Amino acid sequence: MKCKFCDKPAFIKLHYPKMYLCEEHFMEYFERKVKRTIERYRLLKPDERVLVVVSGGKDSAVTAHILKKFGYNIECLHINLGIDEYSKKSEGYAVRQCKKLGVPLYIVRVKELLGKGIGGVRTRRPACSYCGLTKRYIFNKFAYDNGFNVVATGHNLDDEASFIFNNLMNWNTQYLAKQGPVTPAGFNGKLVRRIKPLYEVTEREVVAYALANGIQYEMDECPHARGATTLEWKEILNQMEEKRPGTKINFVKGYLKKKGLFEVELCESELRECKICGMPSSGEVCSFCRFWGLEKPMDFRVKE
Ligand code: Q46
Ligand code: ZN
Ligand code: ZN
Repeated sequence: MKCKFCDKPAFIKLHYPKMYLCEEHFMEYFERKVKRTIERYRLLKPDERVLVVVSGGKDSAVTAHILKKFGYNIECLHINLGIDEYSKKSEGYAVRQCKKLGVPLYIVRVKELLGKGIGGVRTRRPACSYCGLTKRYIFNKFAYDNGFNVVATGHNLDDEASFIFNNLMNWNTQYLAKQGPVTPAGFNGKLVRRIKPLYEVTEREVVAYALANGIQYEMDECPHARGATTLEWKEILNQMEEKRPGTKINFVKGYLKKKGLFEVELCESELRECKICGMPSSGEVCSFCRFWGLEKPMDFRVKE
C-alpha cells in the first residue's frame, strides 16, 4: 500500500482516521497531534523549565524526544524503583536515551533512598499501589526542590482510557474528578503542574514513532504488572477499538466533557501540610512519609 500523501510505501496503517502513511508523513502526523494537544490544553509555555520523568520505556522516551524537538527547555529524572534486573535495565535505557538526546538526567534510586525497593517492603498493599505513590511523591518533590515549572509524564491515550474505564467500573469518583491532560499547580506551588503531552496518541502510534526515530527502550513489562487489572482493561478497549475505531479517543474526550459530574474532589482547603515533610497531605502525615516511616523530610536539591 502507498502513503496517502505521497508515492512512498506505507509505514503504518492508521485505523482512526483510516489511512496509510509513509514514515515521514506519519512522523509529521504524530508531531502535529502532540503539538495540538499542547496547544489545546495549554500544557506548556515556551520558557518554562520542564522535568520529564523517564522510566526507560517508550512513552517517556518519546515524550522527552518530542519536547526537545519542539524546542522546550527539558531535563529528565529517572526513578530507579529497585526492582532487581528490571530496574537495572530500565536505568540503562534511560541513561542512553538522555545521552542521545543531549539532555541532563538525574537519577533517584528508591533502594538507596529508602532502604528497600518496590516489591521489597513487607506490606499487604500491592506493589503497584505504593509504587505509584512513591513515584508521584518523588517526582513532585524533586521538581519543587529544584524549581521546575512543570513535570511531564509519558501517559498515552491507552493509559488514560484504561484508567478512566477501570475507575468507572469501580466507581472511584474521587480519581475520576482529577484526571486529565493537565493537573494544575497548587498548594503554594508545592504541587507542581503535571502534564501529559501524549494524551491523544495511542500506544500503537507511540511504538511506531519510537521505531521511526530509532529510539531504543525497555520492552519488558515490570514483573509486578503481570496480572494487573489495567492490562485487562486495555485488552477490552483494544478489542472495542478493533471493532469500532475511535472508541478510545471518543471515550476519553467524552470523559473530559463530563468530568464535572465527579467533582467531589478534595478541595485544596482540605489539604494541609504534612507534619514531617511539609508537603500537601490529606491527613496529619502524608501517605509517602507514613508508608515509608519517615521522621524527617527528604531533600532532593541537586548540588552544583
Ligand atoms: S506501578 Fe506497578 Fe508500574 Fe510500579 S510496580 Fe511496576 S507495574 S512500575 S507502571
Ligand atoms: Zn508519505
Ligand atoms: Zn510527608
